Amino acid sequence: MAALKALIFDVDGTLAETERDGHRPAFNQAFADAGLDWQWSEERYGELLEVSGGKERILAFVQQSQPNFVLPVQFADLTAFIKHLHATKTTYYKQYAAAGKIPLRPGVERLLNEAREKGVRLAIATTTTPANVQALLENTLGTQSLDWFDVIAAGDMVPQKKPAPDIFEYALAHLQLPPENCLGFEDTNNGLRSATQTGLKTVVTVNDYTRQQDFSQAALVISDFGEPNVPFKVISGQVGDARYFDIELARALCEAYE
Ligand code: XBP
Repeated sequence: MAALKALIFDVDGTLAETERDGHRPAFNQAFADAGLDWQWSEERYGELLEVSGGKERILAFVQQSQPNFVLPVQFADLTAFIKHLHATKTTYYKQYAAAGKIPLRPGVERLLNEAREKGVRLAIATTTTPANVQALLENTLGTQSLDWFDVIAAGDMVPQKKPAPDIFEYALAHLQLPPENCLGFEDTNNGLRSATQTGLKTVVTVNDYTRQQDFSQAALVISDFGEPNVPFKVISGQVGDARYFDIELARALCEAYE
C-alpha cells in the first residue's frame, strides 16, 4: 500500500473558477485594448478551452474564425502579436485577482491547510502563466502561501501543454516522488489525461465548463471538495461515509493505488 506523501493540484477550474471569471474577461479586455472586435462569450470560450494555453488558444481562434485578420504593421509576425495580446491579458488577469474577483473554490483552503498540518506536501501542475498562479495565491491565501508549495510547475516551463504529461512529470521529478505516493487533482479531460499518463491517481472536481467531459479514468469525480456544512456531491467513485474531501479520504484513495 502506497503512503500518501503529496497532493498535486491543477489551478484553473480546480483551485478557482478562473476561466469564466478571470481569463475570459481578461482576454476580451486585451482584445479591446488592441482595437480588435473579438469578444469571447462564455459559450465560445467553453469551446476554445479545448486548446490548452492562452497563446495557443488565441492562435486557434485566429486560425478557426479570423480568415481576414490583418497583422498590425508594428508586429513582425502573428506570434509576436499574440505574445503582446497575451501579456496584456495577463496584466488584466492579475488585476482581477488583486481586486478579489477570483475566489477559491469550496474546500480548497481547508484542504490545503489540513495537508500542511498533517505533513502532506503540496505541488501545482498548471498550464497557466506562473504570474497568474502567484496572483491567485497571493490574493486568496496571502503572500506566504507561495511557500506552501514545494513545486509550482506552470506554463512554458515544459515543452508540451496538457493533455501531454509534461507538467505533471515536471512536478513529480521536482518532488522526487513516484506517482504512487501522490494524488492529482484536475477539472478537465485534458488535465486528467495529462496526470494519468504519469501514473498519477487523479481526483476530478467538475465545473460548468467541464461536467460533460469524459472522466472515466478518474479515481473519483466530485462536484467540489465540499465543506463540513456543505457536503460535496459524488459523481463517480467510492468515498465511504465522507461528506467532503479531506486528507483521510486522500490517504484511502492513495493506499488503494493498484
Ligand atoms: C488552463 C489553461 C490556461 C488558462 C489560461 O490551465 O489552459 O491556459 O486557460 O492561462 P490549467 P494562460 O492547466 O491550470 O487547467 O493564458 O496563462 O495560458
